[in-house]
Amino acid sequence: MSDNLTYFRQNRLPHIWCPGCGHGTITGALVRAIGRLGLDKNKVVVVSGIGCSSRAPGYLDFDTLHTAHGRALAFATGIKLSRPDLKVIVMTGDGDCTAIGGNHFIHAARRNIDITTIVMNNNIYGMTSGQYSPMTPKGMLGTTAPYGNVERSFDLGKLAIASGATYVARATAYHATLLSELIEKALLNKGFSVVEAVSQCPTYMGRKNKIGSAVDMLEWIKGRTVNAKAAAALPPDKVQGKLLIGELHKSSQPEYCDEYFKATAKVRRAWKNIDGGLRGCEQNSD
Ligand SMILES: Cc1ncc(C[n+]2csc(CCOP(=O)(O)OP(=O)(O)O)c2C)c(N)n1
Ligand code: SF4
Ligand SMILES: [Mg+2]
Repeated sequence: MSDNLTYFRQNRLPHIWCPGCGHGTITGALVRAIGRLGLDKNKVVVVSGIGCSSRAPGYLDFDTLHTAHGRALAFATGIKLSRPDLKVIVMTGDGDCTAIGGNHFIHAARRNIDITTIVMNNNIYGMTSGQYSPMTPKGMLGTTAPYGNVERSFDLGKLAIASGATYVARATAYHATLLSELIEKALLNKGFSVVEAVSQCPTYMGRKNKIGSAVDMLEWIKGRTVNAKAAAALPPDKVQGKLLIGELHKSSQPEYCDEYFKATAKVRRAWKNIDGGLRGCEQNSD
């Protein structure tokens, strides 16, 4: 771990997250995954939007961008297209990614651009005081759902798979070791990778829904999960309504930057031929 400290901007610590917030655990899981892979820190870029979760890159000693709410993937796409040699990682919240940034998310997945996206899902807008998000389970309370959320929430894993992501996994702040292993695998996938990292917000989600302390929230999160591999052998009533954790999807598809550069190379070749031809015509007419 001591080596991993070099990945932190230590002069920015201590962090500003509330005591018991899960976002630090998720940030730690990412750093350990990067440490095991031995990535060159000058070749890693971490991009975030806005939210408590999106504060994470501020503590990390890579090239980092703290952008506009919901737009992390748009910025990350620009970076990856201009510097495909860099490892581009997006850290985003459930609100940032699935509400205001929802369109960027599905299209980044559809393109299969080589970006690793970690969705720090605390099922609520933490930074702005607990409004419900598209990831708030039906029936739960938020400051904008005082009688209980009436909307169905997204299954982020299914959304990512249906949109075209080539690596999709889920773990939680309770399952921090598994989370770090899944992030490591996501970083190795050449394509759009999504790791949903379920996190606890004791300050708003926990308090509003009377779940209790941060430890109680972790127990609550644990109780909502079933291992994806074990789920296949379990009776449906044991899996119904649970969050599957582990690897959810892996596939191999052409990566967006590769395809884009192949296409632009074709145009360049064609243009060279036309340009060469035109020059030939000019010379002939002399
Ligand atoms: C364009 C715009 N709209 C709204 C906001 C206000 N805002 C800031 S953070 C946030 C929600 C963050 O929720 P989430 O992404 O789940 O992160 P968390 O704080 O829960 O980690 C909102 C609505 C903003 N900053 N910019
Ligand atoms: S408000 Fe919630 S998400 Fe934000 S730092 Fe506090 S516990 Fe974490
Ligand atoms: Mg949130």
